[in-house]
Amino acid sequence: MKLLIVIVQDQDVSDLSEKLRESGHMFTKLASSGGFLRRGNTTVLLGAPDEDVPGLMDLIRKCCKSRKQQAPAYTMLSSDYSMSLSAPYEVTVGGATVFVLNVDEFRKF
Ligand code: 2BA
Repeated sequence: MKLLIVIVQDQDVSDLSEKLRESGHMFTKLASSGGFLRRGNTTVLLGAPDEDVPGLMDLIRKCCKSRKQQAPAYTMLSSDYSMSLSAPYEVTVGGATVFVLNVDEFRKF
């Protein structure tokens, strides 16, 4: 068995949740936020048999789109110790960030 930790953009969560329910998978959604952009995203915890993982990867790939987002400006210190703000710039976020972990034991009480 594997545990998939899937970090998705909030805009993709309802589509992904619907597809996971349709395919009979159980999962848990946690509200999270990205360390870099400091914006909300969603972390999906999903336990599944090993043989389901390739299909789940396809499903996640189809549901989670990449998008451009504005990164926060940061303060720059020049050699003359003057401070200035960086120009705004864009980063590409997603589709999804997926970690696949082996599960030693799975029980429900
Ligand atoms: P954030 O940390 O808010 O990152 C959002 C996007 O900003 C990233 O998209 C990436 O394009 C960019 N980015 C992140 N760190 C950067 C840096 N140090 N310098 C320049 N650009 C940077 P994604 O890679 O698609 O990541 C989307 C979200 O997935 C991340 O949101 C974070 O919540 C999670 N994530 C990504 N990689 C992770 C990792 N190795 N461990 C834990 N969470 C991760």
